[in-house]
Parts: sequence; structure tokens; C-alpha cells
Amino acid sequence: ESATPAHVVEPAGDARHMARAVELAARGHGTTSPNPVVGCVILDAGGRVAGEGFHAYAGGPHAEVVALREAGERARGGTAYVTLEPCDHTGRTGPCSRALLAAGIARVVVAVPDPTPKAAGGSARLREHGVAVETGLLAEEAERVNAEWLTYARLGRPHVTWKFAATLDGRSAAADGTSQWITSPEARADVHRLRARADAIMAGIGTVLADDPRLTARPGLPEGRPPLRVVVDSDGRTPPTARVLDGEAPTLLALAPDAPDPLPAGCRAAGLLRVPRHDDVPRHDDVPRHDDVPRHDGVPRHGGDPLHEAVPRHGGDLRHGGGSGGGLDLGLLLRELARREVVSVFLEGGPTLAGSFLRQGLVDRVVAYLAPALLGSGAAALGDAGVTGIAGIHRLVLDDVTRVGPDLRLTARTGPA
Ligand code: AOF
Ligand code: ZN
Repeated sequence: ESATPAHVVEPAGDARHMARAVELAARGHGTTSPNPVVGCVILDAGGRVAGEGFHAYAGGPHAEVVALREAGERARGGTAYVTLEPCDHTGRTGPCSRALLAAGIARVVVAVPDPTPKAAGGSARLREHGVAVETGLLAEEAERVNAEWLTYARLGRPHVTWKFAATLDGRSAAADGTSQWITSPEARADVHRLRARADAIMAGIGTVLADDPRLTARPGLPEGRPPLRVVVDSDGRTPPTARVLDGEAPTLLALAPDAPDPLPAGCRAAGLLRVPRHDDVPRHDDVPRHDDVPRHDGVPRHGGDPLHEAVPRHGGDLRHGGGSGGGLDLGLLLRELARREVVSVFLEGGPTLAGSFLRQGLVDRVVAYLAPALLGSGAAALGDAGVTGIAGIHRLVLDDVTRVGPDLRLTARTGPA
């Protein structure tokens, strides 16, 4: 967090207006994909708010344009607060840099620079024309509100939120495998709200076999397009009767290249995606390691041919059955989803798949619903995450703690504090 002195009660004017722009940006959550969420506040030359705007849907007017329209002539000589650097390109709409210039804006305050080569350059163009441009105000807040799109734009892969529900002792199922209703109806409704915001909802085959989830966002949430359902089914074990094949939303099964096609003949409810396996299982033999192979997406690769069968999983999650040939290269799976304009993935179970995502460095945010309950035995919420000593702990930064009905929701992100 920025080091705000304790005696500052009201944020200074600039920060207050940018905080409002961040608040406006958040209104676009769930409807702007594959575009960012962006908010904008415009002050007149006298420092009074003249216009507000946010980006509401991809292809619609950018936040700056919405705010400029509201401000009209009052924008002349004024200041614009924008959560993302104004674009300088003509895409589905004209460049915001030129719209701000045409309106006579004298000063632009930007929270986060635009990381895309396509649209960046707005700040430079504004400066060239004598506009004062400052960057970085409330950057952390603006990063957080637009985390999904910024991850997608910077890394070329979707942002991944791993959600789980557990007891206070971190268990997601009882010893006999039963796992329903650990958290309250309020918590489950909250999950549906978060699902509806995501472009894709993902689960592992273990969860599909154990719980037969629908992986849809219910009930009747406003978003137009239903999130894509993705099942990571390395070995092609999805049963033809699985609810994810009910046709209520598009479904993709991610399979290893060598796995059998599990879909019934003529099935139109789902598509297949072939993804190489990932040899990320910790080895306990003396096979030589090749830690110097090229990286992709910043994820260290451990050895060999991506099509090479991984060594058998040690331990494994009995309830979820593990896989027969090792997991998929999840970085490649995510890149393939990004190609299909999936900006955000909501990963729901199970423990084995979540562990693989963590091992491959591909979890960006964790949302934990904790019920004030104890089990003392049963399956842990998280499987093998590649940690053998405390030095390998996956540390997170806590962003939010909210009570949801009788339960607790914790939101944390990976990355430096
Ligand atoms: C938005 N909304 O408010 C701002 C954006 O697809 P286009 O042509 O509308 O352009 C999208 C790009 O414009 C986007 O990726 C981002 O780099 C930039 N700024 N985009 O959708 C906005 N300010
Ligand atoms: Zn723009």
C-alpha cells in the first residue's frame, strides 16, 4: 500500500478523483471482455466535476469519450483522470488521445500505462500537444480493478482466479468423499456472481467425476454471453452423461494428444482441445534434469519434450483419482484460451488441478470461502503444489476480507507485496 500519513483523512483532490475513476471502472466488470475496464473523471477548469464515464462493453465508447460527452464544453482547460493510459489508435472507436485534445483538456492524470503496443502512445501524443500528463496515481488500485485484462495484455494468457471452499482447517471434503454444502447458500450465490464475471470456468476431471458440476453461472445473472466451460481432462475420462455436456453453455475438454476422445459420437455440446502434457511432477529418481530449456510465459519448464510422458505422480489425490499420464501443460492451455479471447479464468477445483496451476506458476488470485466449521479429516482444499520445504511456500498478498452470510471470503493475489 502507498504510505499515506495517518493524519490524512480525506484523500487529496487528485487521489479522490482517481479513486472515483477506479470505482467507475469496476462497473464494467463482467461485460468488457476482451477489453479492459476503464474509468474516467473530468473536471472543468475550475476543478468541479464535469463528466464521468466508464467502459461498458467491448466495441462501445471508451471511458474518456463517455466522460467527455457528459462534460461537453466544460472540458476546455480541464483535467481528465483516467485509470488506463488513453489509447492512441483507431480500433473499434477513434483514439481517445485525439478526443481529449479536441476537447481542450489541459491536464491528464493516468493511473496505469497501456501495455499493448497497439493502443499505447496516448500519453506521448498528449504531451506533444502541450498537455500536462502525469502517470502512476493510485496505480495499485487501478491495477487491481483491471487485473484480469492487464495480465492478459502483458502475459498473453488469461488471468487465473482459483476459488475454493473449505472448513477452517482447510478441508474441502469429508473422509468419505462427501463435499456438498460446506459453505452457506450466501457464499454459493457469491460464487455464481464471480463465475458470471469470468470468461471461462474451469475444473479438473476429478471434480467432474466426483461432483458432476454444471459450471454455469446461475441464477439469471445479467451477463449476455455465458462463460466458456473448460474441463482439464488429460486422459479423456469425461462421462457422456456429465452435466458439463448438457449444452447449456459452450464446453471445451482439454485432452492430452494421446488421450481417447471421450465424447459420444456426433456430440455437439463440446469441443476438444489437444494440449501437450507438462513434465512438472517433482522427480525422486536420478534421471538427469534439463532446467535450461526455453521458457514460455515466464514459467520455468523442467525438462524434455512436451509430448513426453511425465513420470507417475507420487502420492496423488485419492478422491480425485489423479491422472494416468500426468497433467497438461497449463501454460499452453492458457495461451490457447487467450487466442480465443478468454481474458479471465475462474478455476474451481479440484485440489489436484489447483496444485498443478500453482506448480506451474499460473495462479494470479485466490478466493477462499471459509466456513466456521471443522472436519479434522478428509481431503485438503489443495493438492501437491510443489512445496517440499518452507522456503517453497506460496506466499500471497491479502487484498480483501469480507463476511458472506455466516462464512468468510478471503481474496489474495500472488506476486510481490
Ligand atoms: C477500451 N475502453 O475505455 C479504453 C481502452 O477494441 P477497441 O478499438 O475499442 O480498443 C481497445 C483498446 O483501447 C484496449 O485494448 C486498450 O488498450 C485501449 N483503451 N479500451 O475498451 C476504454 N480506454
Ligand atoms: Zn480509447
